[in-house]
Amino acid sequence: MSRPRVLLAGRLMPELESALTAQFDCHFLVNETDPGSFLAAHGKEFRALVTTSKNGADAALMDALPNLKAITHFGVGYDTVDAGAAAKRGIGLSNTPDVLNDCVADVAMGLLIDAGRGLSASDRFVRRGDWLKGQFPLATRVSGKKLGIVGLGRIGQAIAKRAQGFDMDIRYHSRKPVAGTAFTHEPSLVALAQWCDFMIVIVSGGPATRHLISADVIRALGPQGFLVNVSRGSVVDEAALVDALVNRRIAGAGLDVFEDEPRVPQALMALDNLVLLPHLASGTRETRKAMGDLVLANLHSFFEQGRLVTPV
Ligand code: NAP
Ligand code: 8YV
Repeated sequence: MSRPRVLLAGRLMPELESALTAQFDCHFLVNETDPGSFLAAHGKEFRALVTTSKNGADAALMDALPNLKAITHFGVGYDTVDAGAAAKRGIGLSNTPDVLNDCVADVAMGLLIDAGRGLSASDRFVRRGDWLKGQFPLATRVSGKKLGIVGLGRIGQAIAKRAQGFDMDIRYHSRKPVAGTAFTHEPSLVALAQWCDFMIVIVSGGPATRHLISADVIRALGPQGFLVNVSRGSVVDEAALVDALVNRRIAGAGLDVFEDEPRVPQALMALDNLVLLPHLASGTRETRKAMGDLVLANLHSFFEQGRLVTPV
């Protein structure tokens, strides 16, 4: 029997590409010099598309794939896929939830501790030879402090579990209170920012959360407050954040995601009161393998049983 045709929107990690090309008849759209002509000639051959947050899938791409019935997204946050357009066309969409909760939560706590205690900044201090000239400035205590979590979903709850180990006092913001949690729900994001010492942002991306962390929220965090963003760059008003960091109107930040990745505002490069990561929160061999396995499981289930394993 011939292997099903699968369109890959962009490059994936080599192990996943090998598995996909061994198990399916794969075509890389990204290798086409003229993707429009390729899709006009071959678009109807594909019933499944694999994509990532970098490549996404818009309505125009779906229109060019008239027999598309499944989009399998490598990553839990599918904000660059037009989910509404997919639903309208009867295209199923899957993501990779849960398998990355621990690793993303680990990095969120790592950023919080690094920003508060100045670990990366003090590493630079030692490497520059500045320790020979004097002491590194005192930092901010983490244990026992107040933590505001924006988005107490799958990953937010994994972060809360870790923060409890640091005896942190935890409150959270989301549109609806989470059933069965002991943590206090704070309906006002500004009030949460005023209350907490550290704020971790882990909501979904997309138009509904664009600039949720506004200039007002950043102002409310105040000169002693730290912001950690492991959600999507679009969730934070980056211009307001840069302004607050440059002018020390917040104490510091830990950022894994940016509005225009991989471009990071030049004004942030020279600052020592923040930690900059290249969108790596889920980036361990173990977790990325589990995410890839879930993409494969979704494709097999779609082609063999007509349903996705982890539909959104
Ligand atoms: P999830 O379980 O769906 O949780 C999302 C949370 O966001 C929920 O608590 C939800 O609560 C809240 N939320 C959604 N829209 C909101 C709004 N407009 N205002 C306030 N709160 C809102 O998702 P998850 O699996 O934890 O993942 C969260 C996100 O993390 C992903 O979508 C992705 O963008 C990001 N992520 C980043 C990395 C990375 O590498 N940095 C890795 C994995 C995931 P309500 O619906 O009640 O509002
Ligand atoms: C990945 C992510 O880095 O799952 C997500 O939403 O942002 C990360 O796990 C990304 O999706 C890889 O494409």
